[in-house]
Amino acid sequence: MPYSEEERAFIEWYPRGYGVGFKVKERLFETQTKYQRLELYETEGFGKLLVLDGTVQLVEVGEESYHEVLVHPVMLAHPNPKRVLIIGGGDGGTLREVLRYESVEKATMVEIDEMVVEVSRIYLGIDRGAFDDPRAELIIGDGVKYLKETEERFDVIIVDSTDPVGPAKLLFSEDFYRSAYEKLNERGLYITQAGSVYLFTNELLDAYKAMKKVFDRVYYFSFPVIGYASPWSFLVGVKGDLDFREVDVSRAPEKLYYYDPERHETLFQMPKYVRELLEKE
Ligand code: AG3
Repeated sequence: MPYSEEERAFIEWYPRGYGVGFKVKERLFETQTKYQRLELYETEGFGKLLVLDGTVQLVEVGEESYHEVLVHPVMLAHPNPKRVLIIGGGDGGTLREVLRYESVEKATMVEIDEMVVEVSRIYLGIDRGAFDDPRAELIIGDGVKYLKETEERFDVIIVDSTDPVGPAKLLFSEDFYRSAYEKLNERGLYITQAGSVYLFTNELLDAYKAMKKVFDRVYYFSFPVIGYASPWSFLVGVKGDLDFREVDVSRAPEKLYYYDPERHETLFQMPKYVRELLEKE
């Protein structure tokens, strides 16, 4: 069992018996939504813990280690991001970081599970008001379908999904990357979380391979995320003549805790064997 009443602990079990766990004070909430099992805990030392289908989505203390890294590198590699699309991200952390840019005129978030948004707004509040920002548009729906059908075009597309196994698998397919590429403006950036470097290496390689077939250039990087089996991997697809290795430091929001735009180049570190595997693709 991932949650043990006796041990007062929640553990996420990854493949091959690798666990990431938190001591918990209490289980605050538990429900089966239309799409997944949602749990919320109060941990001993990291604030609230949000779990979907047994996988850690975030812990309150340190959630910025994921949200800053998912958002700011692409936002600063694009010269003037006005229209941003977020797929997933129901807790609102990604939306919050996107809206820190004045250049953003509209940020559309497409989340399939309304319950994730509701529970996050009521119990977590990490959106810090982002859902009430007049520039934010929340669509409850299927991101795959939305991206295929929308007439809108975006400067940046951010995929803040669950793991590349199960229902979110479609978000890591060549087909999906093609619709994303199509819906980016002439110059645009796409970023997705791509799982644990050590424990989902094959999924990372598959996603990288599929992205390379579609985007003009593809970059990979990794970052230690609190609450996940780190390092965690991220993939970036570029359309047009943008260089993801270059960021405009002058536009960086004040008070970043994890992502260091002045040291952008340090993002690109990967364990050697993984880099070699990726380069073979
Ligand atoms: N998005 C999910 C990242 C995947 C975590 N995977 C895992 N623990 N096995 C996070 C949502 C935060 N906005």
